[in-house]
Amino acid sequence: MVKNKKISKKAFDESNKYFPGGVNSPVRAFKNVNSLPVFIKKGKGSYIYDLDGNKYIDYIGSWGPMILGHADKSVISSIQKVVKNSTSFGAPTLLETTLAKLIKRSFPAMEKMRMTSSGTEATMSAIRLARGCTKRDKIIKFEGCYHGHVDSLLVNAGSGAATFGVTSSPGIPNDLTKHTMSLEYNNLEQVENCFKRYGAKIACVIVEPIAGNMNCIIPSKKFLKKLRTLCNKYKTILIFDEVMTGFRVARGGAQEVFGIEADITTLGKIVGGGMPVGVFGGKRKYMDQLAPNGPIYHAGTLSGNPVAMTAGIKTIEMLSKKSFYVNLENKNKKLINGLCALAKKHNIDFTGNYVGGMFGFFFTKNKKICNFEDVSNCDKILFEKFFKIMLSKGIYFAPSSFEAGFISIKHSDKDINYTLQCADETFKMMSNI
Ligand code: KE4
Repeated sequence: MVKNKKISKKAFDESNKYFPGGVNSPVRAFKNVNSLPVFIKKGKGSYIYDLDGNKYIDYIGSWGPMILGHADKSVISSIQKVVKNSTSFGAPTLLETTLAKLIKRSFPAMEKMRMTSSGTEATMSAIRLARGCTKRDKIIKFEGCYHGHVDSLLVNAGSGAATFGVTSSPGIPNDLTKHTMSLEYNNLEQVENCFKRYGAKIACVIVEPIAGNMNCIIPSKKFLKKLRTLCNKYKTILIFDEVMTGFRVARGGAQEVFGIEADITTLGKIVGGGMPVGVFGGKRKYMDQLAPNGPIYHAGTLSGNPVAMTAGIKTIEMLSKKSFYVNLENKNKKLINGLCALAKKHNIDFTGNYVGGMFGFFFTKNKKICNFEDVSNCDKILFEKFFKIMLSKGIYFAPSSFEAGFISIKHSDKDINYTLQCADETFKMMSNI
């Protein structure tokens, strides 16, 4: 049980003097659930500990990176060793090539790649590359998908933008978004019509191949196949934004799950093991048009940073162990099936889904959540009640009904059983309100 959050409250009061909303990324402010954010002191395995000494079972895992759990011994010791050689050179190291080889083994469509320091940089660069290669301006994205805070992609975005109901941020000139067409996720007809009308002008389609920024939405295979077919037909570049799904839903991401290859893939989160790393990569014919070989510019002071590369290398090595993903998905299955059964027991309208180590749950009668509108129609009040009571019991779910959840290989049966016991008590309380 969470006793009190006095020190977090004090820390939040102070951080509000330095950062807008007291945070360095909006979703951390817990505004969507009208709650006080907890300030974290440390993490170990499946647990995080706040400044007041409260312990939580962590189902956010830094929004995806912590698939091995917090402070994994091998990752930490690898970082401790490499950091003694300096933290950055701004010159090539073997570590970048080592990580690239590991990535390519799981994402063979990434014939060549470039490291960045965030997922946002990766998607921003991928869009520029697609536009440069095709000499076209228009891009298709999907409502509720979030690809980082890239000006031309903050249109009907998900994640924090959706949470705050601000889907196209002020401060972005219309000139930067007028070429962005935002369609309904999973809507084959809309995509087909858009290509019929603009096909030859569309540089790229960028999509979360399993959406994780409007909660968790698993697309129909037909939808992704349709994107692949249309992009082939109109010579449009298909970008799978796998910043969240890469190494999360399977070792080879959603491309492995659905057996559909992207022309350009973006990665982040897990690939840096919790350190700042993004990646974009794809067919040689596109990637070799990047400076210094070609005219399309991309750069970055800390791109391929040796410490971050080391964290990524060790993380990918660890998750390459046999049956890692079978074990991970079994944990997820037990959690989500358990939550659904308990909600049913207490007559709470609830549904959930999971793929690999990523999950979502919704307070709704609707058993088929296919797009942003479906998620928006779910019961946010019930979500907030559930979030708050579970947090008070030491269960740390995403503080927004527009976010996915994440489980690590370190979440034990004991953790999941305790989570389900807390959910049983919480659903009981909610059904009596
Ligand atoms: P970053 O720039 O935050 O490293 O990556 C942006 C990004 C790109 N593409 C996808 C599919 C993503 O999920 C993200 C970032 N995800 C959010 C979680 N909803 C990060 C959390 C946050 O913004 O604080």
